[in-house]
Amino acid sequence: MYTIFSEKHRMRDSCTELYGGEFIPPFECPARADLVREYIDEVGLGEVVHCRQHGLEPLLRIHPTDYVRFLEGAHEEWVAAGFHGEAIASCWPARRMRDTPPAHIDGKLGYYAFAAETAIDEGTYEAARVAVDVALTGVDFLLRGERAAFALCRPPGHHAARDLYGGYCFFNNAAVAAQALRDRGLARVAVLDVDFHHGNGTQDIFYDRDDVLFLSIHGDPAQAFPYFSGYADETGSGPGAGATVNFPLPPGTRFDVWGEALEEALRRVARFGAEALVVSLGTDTYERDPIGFFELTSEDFTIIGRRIAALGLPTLFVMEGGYAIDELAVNTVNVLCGFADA
Ligand code: OKP
Ligand code: ZN
Repeated sequence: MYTIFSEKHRMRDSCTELYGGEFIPPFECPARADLVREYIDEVGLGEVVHCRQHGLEPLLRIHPTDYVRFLEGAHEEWVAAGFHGEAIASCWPARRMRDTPPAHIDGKLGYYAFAAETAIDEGTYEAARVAVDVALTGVDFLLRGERAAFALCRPPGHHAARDLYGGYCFFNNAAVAAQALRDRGLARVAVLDVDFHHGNGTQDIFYDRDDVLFLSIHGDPAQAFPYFSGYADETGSGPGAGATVNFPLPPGTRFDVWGEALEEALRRVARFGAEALVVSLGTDTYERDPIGFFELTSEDFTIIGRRIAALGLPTLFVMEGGYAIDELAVNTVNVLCGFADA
C-alpha cells in the first residue's frame, strides 16, 4: 500500500493546548506523523510518496472562501492586534447572539472556532493546506486503480465543518477526499470514522446528502468531546435521512462490543452500494490513549484492518487522532497491515 506524506506537516507546531484549565504542550504534535512515517519503512508497508499540489478548487468544494481566508490570515492578524501568545478563541456567538463575523481577530476566532483547545500558530494554515493535498493525492492513487492508499495527514480533519475549526482540525481532509471522489466520477462514497471522537465536522458537511454515507463509532458524546454531536438519533436530514449512522459507546468499551459496531457499520456500507470507502483512521481508541476511554489493544487494530478489507472496496485511509505516542505508530500501521495482508 502506498503512503502519501509531506514533511511540511511539521509547520503545524503550536506550543499550547488549553486542557483542564491549564496550557499544556499539545497532544497533537509533529512527532506523531514522523513516528508513523518511520515505522512504515520499518515494517515495509510499501512506498512512501510526497503529495502533489491540488490547488484551492477541491478544498473550496467543502470549505467556503471566507473561512479559508480567515485561517490564512488569522495568525498575522493576531500578531498585528498586539497579542503575544498563540491565536486562541475565547468568546463565542452563543445562543441568541449575532451570527456574523466581527472585524476584530479576537472575535473572528470565536466566530470560526467551536472549541478553545486548538491554538493557531504561524505555520498552521500552510500545514493544514498540505494535509488536504496529502488526502487528495490519496484520491489520485485510488482513481488510478490502487486497491488502497494511506494519506498520512497532519493536522487531522474530522472535527472541521465547512466553516468551523477545533478539536485540532482546520480543513476536513477526509471530507475533501470523499467529495473529490464524487466529483471525479464515483456515484456513492462512504466515510467510516473509527477515531475515538465523533467526526462532527464530516457528519455536518454531508448531513443532508444521500450520495455520501457517514458512519462513526466513538465515545458517547454525553461523556466525551465534542459533546454536542454524535448521538445515536442523529441520522441525517432531508435527502440525507438515514445516510448518517452513529455508534456512541460508553467508557471502558472493549473490542468485543466495539467490533460489533464495526460489523454493523460495514454491513451498512455494503448495503449503501458505496463505490469507495474513506476511513477516518484514529487510533485514540487504544487502551492507553491519554484522552480516549476505550480499551482496544494493538492486536485489535490488525483485526479492524482485516475486516475493512473484507468489504472489497477501494479504500483511502486518512490519518486522524491517536495520542499514545509510544504505540501510535504500531497501532496505526497494524490497521494498514491488517488490510494489506487480508
Ligand atoms: C481530535 B481527534 C478532553 C478534551 C478533548 C479535544 C480533543 C480533540 C481530538 N478533555 N479536546 O479526534 O483525535
Ligand atoms: Zn480523536
